[in-house]
Amino acid sequence: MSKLNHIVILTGAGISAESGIDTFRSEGGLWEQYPIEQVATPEGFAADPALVHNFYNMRRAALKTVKPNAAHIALAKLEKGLHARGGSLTIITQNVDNLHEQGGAENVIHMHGILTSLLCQFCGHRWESHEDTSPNDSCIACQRRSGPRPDIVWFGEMPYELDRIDQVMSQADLFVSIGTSGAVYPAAGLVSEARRRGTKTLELNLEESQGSYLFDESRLGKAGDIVPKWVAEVLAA
Ligand code: BV8
Repeated sequence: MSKLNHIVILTGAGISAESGIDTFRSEGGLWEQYPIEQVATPEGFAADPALVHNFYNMRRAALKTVKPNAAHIALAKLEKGLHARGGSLTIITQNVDNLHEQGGAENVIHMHGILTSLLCQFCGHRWESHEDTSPNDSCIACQRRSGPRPDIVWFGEMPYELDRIDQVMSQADLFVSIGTSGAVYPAAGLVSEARRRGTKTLELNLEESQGSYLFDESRLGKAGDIVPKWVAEVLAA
């Protein structure tokens, strides 16, 4: 493998699966337990805010009981190793957990938001919060009651930091997709953008994804096994 220095990695729920966080589309996954329309759309939130607050309260609470796994830790090691040789790593995650940060990664873009942040639907103020929320809460900035909502990008909403994502993609030597089914756009379209730019592409996933055919190379296996192996290869090159 030629020396790679600027790597962009897209991660999905599969990288957190071995930490005990449910993925979305596998057997018994989150979207089987909860209808997407009710818990992950603005319309669902407007129709039943208490249900949606509770859906995210349950997932935020679960965060306090899980730990980063070998894949998260390997990516943090990769970030430091690339930095040491004048390179860079950007992790673009679709995940709303904070396991990349808990594993030591610093340059992380949460394009679908994060469980530990709240957003006021009236004044747009954002703040860190780890506690349960309800429709009776008030915004800490504008004091408006029922202002706070999960700082999560729901279906039909604009993902965060698309300009910054475009910028890092334009500099990448290698684009790697880890633990995602390639079902959700614009995240699933990033591999096509990489190909258009002539960037090398690699997929590390438990099984074939919807976009596997678009990758130069696809390695199948559990992230906890294949990600540390791949990181060791890159750092040894
Ligand atoms: C947008 C937050 C405009 C919620 C999420 C009609 C109306 C409006 C929009 C659309 C529409 N039709 C299509 C769209 C676009 C829509 C979309 O893509 N829909 C799909 C379903 C067709 N997208 C949007 O609405 C986006 N916004 O389009 O705005 C726009 C247009 C152009 C440019 C910019 C903006 C907003 C999408 C964000 C929605 N919010 N999450 C929450 O988390 O509560 S999406 C949700 O799916 C999660 O974020 C999740 O990350 C994401 C993708 O799922 P995955 O992470 O891939 O998880 P999944 O379970 O699917 O797969 C897990 C994978 O891991 C599997 O492959 C499995 O094999 C693997 N795996 C399992 N275990 C392991 C493993 N791999 C390795 N090791 C293991 N151990």
